Amino acid sequence: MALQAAALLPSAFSIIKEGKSSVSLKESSPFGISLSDHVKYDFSHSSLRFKRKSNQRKHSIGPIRVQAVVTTPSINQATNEGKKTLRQGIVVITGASSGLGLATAKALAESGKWHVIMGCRDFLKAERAAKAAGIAKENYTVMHLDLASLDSVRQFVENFKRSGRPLDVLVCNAAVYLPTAKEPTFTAEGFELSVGTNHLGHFLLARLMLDELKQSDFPSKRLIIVGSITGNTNTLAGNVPPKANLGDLRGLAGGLNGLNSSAMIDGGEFDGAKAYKDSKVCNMLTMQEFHRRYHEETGITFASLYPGCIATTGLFREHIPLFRLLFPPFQKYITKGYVSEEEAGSRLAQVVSEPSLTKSGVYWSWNKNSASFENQLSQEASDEAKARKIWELSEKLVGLA
Ligand code: LMG
Ligand code: NDP
Ligand code: PMR
Repeated sequence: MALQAAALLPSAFSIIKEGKSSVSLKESSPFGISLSDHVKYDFSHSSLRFKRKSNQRKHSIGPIRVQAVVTTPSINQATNEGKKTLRQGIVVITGASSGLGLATAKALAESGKWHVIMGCRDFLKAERAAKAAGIAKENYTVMHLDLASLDSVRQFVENFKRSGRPLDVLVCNAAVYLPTAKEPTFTAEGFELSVGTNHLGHFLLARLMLDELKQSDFPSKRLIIVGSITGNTNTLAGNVPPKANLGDLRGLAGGLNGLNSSAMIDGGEFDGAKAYKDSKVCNMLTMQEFHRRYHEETGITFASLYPGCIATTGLFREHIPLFRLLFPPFQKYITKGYVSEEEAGSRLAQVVSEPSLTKSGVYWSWNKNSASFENQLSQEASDEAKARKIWELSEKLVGLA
């Protein structure tokens, strides 16, 4: 089936025409930073890097051939008076076709300050979701990304690089949760699907995109990996069985393939709910390891968060119908941990673009008044030695070492 996906792509980024922008400097800044900060900001690098490309490039996205018209992003163009406006930020969000990712894409796109690259495994679903959410065409681009295939991750990175766009923020958001699975299922490379997708796919993506982030000229560059309360055993939610526990990582070391090693990180019996919680611990540990290795050198902000319990998302699609029926009212009226997709999206959007949330190495949460605070991670989710070991083992599994 030949799909004309080109017609579905937004034509390109809009270019702020010289002298046309009537937006004030402050309004056009994703960070609301002061004029003096803008002036200090050195654009020479960006003008070198984003030479106007009027040629059309062909990108291969899985079985679909896509023609993406690549033009200069709406980068700061000098106005007649020689003033500079800050260009739109470019943020990649994985799994932006539903739930938290989609709500975040919408919040950022609607601010007018961001162009969102939706990294999604189902191209048409993502296009439809963006349209249904009312995201303006010029504020998003769908690019194919299947985190359950390392080839797809590498292809995505290649396609992104060829687009000539800068990368200002990367959000590792996509996840699968398989609480009712009796037997493990596997990624293309044969890793148990939850850890393979949620951790290993994102680990490779983040490592390969780090260079892109480093090269960005944006005032605040960020790499965000979505975590969760259920991976943290210092909370009530994290104590609902089965609990996260990475053990001595023997299953991870063995490749999580269920053949010559267990499909579980700790080497135990397969349990889908535990595998998901384990993957979230890996996400939170990976964020901290990135921080230790790269924050000082690159200035990139590394962060994780628990956005609240978004009990209505597609995450629970594999759970039994009774759970899906009772879980939202349980969270709303009993635990009071419930948040809407919109509220959760605005929280993640804050971590992407708020000037006050630039601290690196932090796991953000929100209190009852929806104010953000730096939360404590469980002992395991802040274990430095484990973080290093997971990093090294993951490097081997994804072919980086
Ligand atoms: C597992 O079951 C499944 O086996 C697994 O397949 C997977 O789905 C997994 O996490 C997903 O869940 C979990 C199961 C077992 O919990 C249940 O959901 C059963 C419901 C039990 C009903 C309890 C009564 C609650 C009253 C609410 C009534 C409303 C109904 C709505 C229900 C909606 C569904 C959620 O869990 C148990 O075994 C139950 C025990 C729960 C214990 C909670 C944890 C106690 C922790 C105490 C230690 C605290 C220490 C930390 C301190 C931190 C302080 C800050
Ligand atoms: P959803 O299921 O709504 O969204 C998950 C997204 O991940 C979907 O867009 C899905 O794509 C995508 N995805 C799954 N597998 C892949 C893959 N192989 N390649 C690319 N994309 C993939 O769930 P949520 O919005 O709830 O989850 C988003 C994040 O929030 C997750 O990291 C989750 O752990 C976290 N979280 C969620 C909480 C909640 O209460 N819901 C609480 C705490 C954290 P598709 O649309 O094609 O299925
Ligand atoms: Mg949990 C006390 C607060 C609280 C919070 C904030 C959550 C969040 N949960 C809480 C409590 C409880 N939950 C209690 C007391 C129970 C036993 C009845 C309970 C049960 C429960 C189940 C069965 N909760 C769950 C499940 C799931 O299948 C979800 C899960 O573990 O997914 C991995 C889940 C969740 N509870 C949460 C959150 C945020 C989730 C789901 C998503 C996630 O962590 O990403």
